[in-house]
Amino acid sequence: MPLQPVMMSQYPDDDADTGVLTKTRPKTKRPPRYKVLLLNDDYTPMEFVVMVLERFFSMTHAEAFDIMLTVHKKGLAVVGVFTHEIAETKVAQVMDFAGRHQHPLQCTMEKEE
Ligand code: TYC
Repeated sequence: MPLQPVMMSQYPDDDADTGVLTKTRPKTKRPPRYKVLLLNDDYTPMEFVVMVLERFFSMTHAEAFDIMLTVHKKGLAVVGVFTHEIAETKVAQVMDFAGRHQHPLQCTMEKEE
């Protein structure tokens, strides 16, 4: 029986039934960040604010004192930037702690642009 000529493609897998992948960049948007702000008032003792910054924002005493003075002089300061859930927790912790000590200290959050 005569052999039939067989045409082999010069390309591997030219019949293209496997390995066809279109590389598209997966949309992994990084989650929005939220600034946590501490506001000045005339009544909360400075030492209490320093304690709050040490306790809930893991600042050293020197860092906490510095940020407290910034709030005192400028009216407010960003004390940290977090995901929505963590920012919400920090605000709640500060507001609860201040309230339990009957200080009018205010802490809020806003979306970072
Ligand atoms: N202004 C306050 C005082 O003179 C101190 C203070 C600092 C209060 C920072 C709040 O977020 C604050 N006792």
